[in-house]
Amino acid sequence: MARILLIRTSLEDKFNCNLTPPLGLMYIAAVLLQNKKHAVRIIDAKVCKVKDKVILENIKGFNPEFIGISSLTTEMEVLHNLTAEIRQHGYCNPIIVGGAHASACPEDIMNDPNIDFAVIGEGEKAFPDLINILENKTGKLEEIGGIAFKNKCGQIKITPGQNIQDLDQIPFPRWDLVELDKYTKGRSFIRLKHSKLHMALITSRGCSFECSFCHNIFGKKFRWRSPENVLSEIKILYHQHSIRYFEILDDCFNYNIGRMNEICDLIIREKMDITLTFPNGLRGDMLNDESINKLYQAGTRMISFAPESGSPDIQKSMGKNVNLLKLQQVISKAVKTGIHAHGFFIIGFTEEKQDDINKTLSFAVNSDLHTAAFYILNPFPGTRVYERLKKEGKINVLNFSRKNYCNFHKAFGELDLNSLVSFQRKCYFKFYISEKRFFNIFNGPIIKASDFLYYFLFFIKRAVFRTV
Ligand code: B12
Ligand code: SF4
Repeated sequence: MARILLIRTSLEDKFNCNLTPPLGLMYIAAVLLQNKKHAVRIIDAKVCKVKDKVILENIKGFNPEFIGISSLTTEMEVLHNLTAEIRQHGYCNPIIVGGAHASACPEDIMNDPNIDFAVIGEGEKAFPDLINILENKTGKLEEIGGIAFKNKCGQIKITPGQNIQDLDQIPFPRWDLVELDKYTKGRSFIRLKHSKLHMALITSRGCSFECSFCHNIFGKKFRWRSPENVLSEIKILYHQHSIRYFEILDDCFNYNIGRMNEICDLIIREKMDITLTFPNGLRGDMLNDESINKLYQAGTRMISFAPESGSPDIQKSMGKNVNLLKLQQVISKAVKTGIHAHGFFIIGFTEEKQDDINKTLSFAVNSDLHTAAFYILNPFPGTRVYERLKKEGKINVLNFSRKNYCNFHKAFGELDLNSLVSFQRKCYFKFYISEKRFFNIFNGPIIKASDFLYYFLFFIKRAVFRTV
């Protein structure tokens, strides 16, 4: 039995004010509490007012034998400052870091003298295995899949990862270990016209597409929970926590269309009055009229589509290979059916020419999308584009602290950063200054009148005032 404190770090930024629960830590806690009688606490710095004070007080009061921390790459500076502070306050037990940053940059984690281990990829098996070995002082670290540690000579060792094949074996996240109200009533990714208690779900892991700018935390093989298992989670949240609105955050929920249809059928059969949204995106060219109707009947009112580029050449070179013609038809069908359609676009791909970027703008403007976001490529560590640029000597620093899709380093393609920013401004302008779109957004299924003004001013601000 060990006392384990799990912490999610947070940036103080207004841009990403969506509040999703720390699902990764809630899953790990569920496994730790299922297999052994550990005592586990979760602190989410995203919902603490005086973050470091709350964390240090918890360390003093709870006296954990192990601390596990979850961070994104944007939070790397916050993470390193936090571990230094924890050590300065006399904490000597192991500190283990996991999550997106540890998975993408295990070396950065292991070069922090205050951190003992990194867990790369999924944590539900590796973390309990590690705790087991450290607690019982028997077993070999080399035998744990997907961790990084320093050997006796101080060299960093990384063990090959193993993904969990049967996701139904993983218990549901421990909602009781977080302040659930803060998430169910907090700011969701997508705010509905009629507010409802909401919760985020992950129903599959991994994605078999090879987009050059995308992460690889869960591997390239699509693994999924069975429709029955997903329905059970929805029913618990529905009946025990009064959740009526579910945000599905999978990387590619519809990779297995049969499974997607079955999940919808189960929800429809249960006659559950719920709303579903897919803020993280569905693979648009894999949908058809029938599946869109089914998604709608099951309660779907918002789908993000991610063409990224309107240029077939860039589709090929960045590895997404979306069928652009089919995608336009699917977007139109979704909008006609009564689903809010959002589009994600990226400009500044390494091979991109002015003509390609023009095609992106024209795809967006000519589409029926209600809303769209235009980002400038930010090659995060752990992505194929990052590895290539590093090899070519075009990225030589690893400082991604606070670097997100809107706060990027530099340009890597034909257009310089100033030109990209002014083109991005043009995209927002041309996309939103449209009577049809204005009418559609206002009358669409999700955006409230008050939010409409907020979004409108937000996009105008981006379109007019954005500078490098
Ligand atoms: C929800 C979400 C958000 C939310 C909440 C983020 C957060 N802090 O948790 C919001 C909207 C705020 C957000 C914002 C951004 N996000 Co985001 N987001 C996601 C998303 C879609 C789901 C996260 C999730 O819940 N996953 C499900 C759980 C089960 O997985 P998990 O958290 O990774 O946990 C597992 C493992 O990582 C590991 N693990 C995690 N923590 C720990 C800790 C320990 C101790 C151990 C042992 C293991 C472990 O075990 C867990 C279970 O297997 C992911 C994509 C994805 N598929 O994960 C992107 C993702 C995490 N986001 C990403 C990015 C790039 C961003 C932004 C920079 C985008 C932007 N707008 O510019 C911002 C940055 C925000 C910030 N302020 O720093 C990248 C991260 C890349 C990186 N190297 O960090 C991802 C991977 C998406 C991508 N396409 O690349 N995001
Ligand atoms: S961007 Fe989407 S489709 Fe491409 S690899 Fe990532 S999750 Fe898969």
